[in-house]
Amino acid sequence: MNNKIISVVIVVVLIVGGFLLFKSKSIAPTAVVEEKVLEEEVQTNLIGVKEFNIEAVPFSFTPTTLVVNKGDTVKITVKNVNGTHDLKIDEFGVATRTLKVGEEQTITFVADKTGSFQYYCSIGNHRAMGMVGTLTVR
Ligand SMILES: [Cu+2]
Repeated sequence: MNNKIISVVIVVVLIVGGFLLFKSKSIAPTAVVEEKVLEEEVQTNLIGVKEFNIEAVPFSFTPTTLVVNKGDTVKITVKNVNGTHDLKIDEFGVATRTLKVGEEQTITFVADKTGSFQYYCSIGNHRAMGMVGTLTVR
């Protein structure tokens, strides 16, 4: 009698387990497809305003890479967390003023040409110390 009950329990566990396994496998590919569609929409349809926050410390920016589409209006807010810094992008003729600790400034420009452009801190030797990043316009 006990063996019968145990057998039934095992069968039920196997069926439920198999169903859950099948369910999780069938959900996963759909989620990936949706994610890809979303990514493509972001890449192709949302040309507009792209906003970024960059933190500055000695001697680095975070993040070090920004990606936008040609034609985007780019708004970069530079927050100086530690030290004295600025941020410049020569090719677009934009720069913050010299920022003291705790100060921040937003620069805005239109990314009207494609390519990879360096943003850097022009204070002292900070650029040479690696205080740079890359803006990619595609
Ligand atoms: Cu600096």
